[in-house]
Amino acid sequence: MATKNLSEYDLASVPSASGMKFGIVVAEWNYEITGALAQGAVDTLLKHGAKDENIVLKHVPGSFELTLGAQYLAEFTKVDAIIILGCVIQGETRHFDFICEGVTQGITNLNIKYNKPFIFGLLTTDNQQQALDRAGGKLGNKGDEAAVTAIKMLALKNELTT
Ligand code: RBF
Repeated sequence: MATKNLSEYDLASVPSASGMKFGIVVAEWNYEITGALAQGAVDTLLKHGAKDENIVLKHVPGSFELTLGAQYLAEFTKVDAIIILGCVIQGETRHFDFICEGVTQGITNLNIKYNKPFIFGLLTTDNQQQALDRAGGKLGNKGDEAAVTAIKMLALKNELTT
């Protein structure tokens, strides 16, 4: 099966993001990749009508810190949804597994605890090339996909609560 291009989607299926407030938390590890994810996410939010002043972008040292960084954004700012961006590349030790499991479980818990969308934008790859391919390379940009997901989840929440 061909791998999906992360930046290709039906433009008409994305609701307007105007009036929505977004937090973005980005890991500094593998910044060549995570910086590109963040740029993709910001560009996509703006493209769909989000206002620059309604996007709060913060950095944390590594992917393991993403969960707490996201919780800080939920607790201490007025954002409606939080996009979580990191990149964990398989190394020689089992750190990969521990970090991926920790972040996945952490983000799952945040979604439930805050009843807000916390979007999983963590690349988990075997090598750097696979990550580059998904950070603005030949398979698009996971940051774009994460931004579209955040908009759609907020639109769903708005639809059901207004
Ligand atoms: N953080 C990442 O975001 N991506 C990685 O690929 C990554 N690999 C790591 C490998 C090792 C051996 C260690 C010790 C840490 C790694 N980290 C990575 C950093 C981790 O997410 C966290 O910032 C630190 O463990 C401090 O809590």
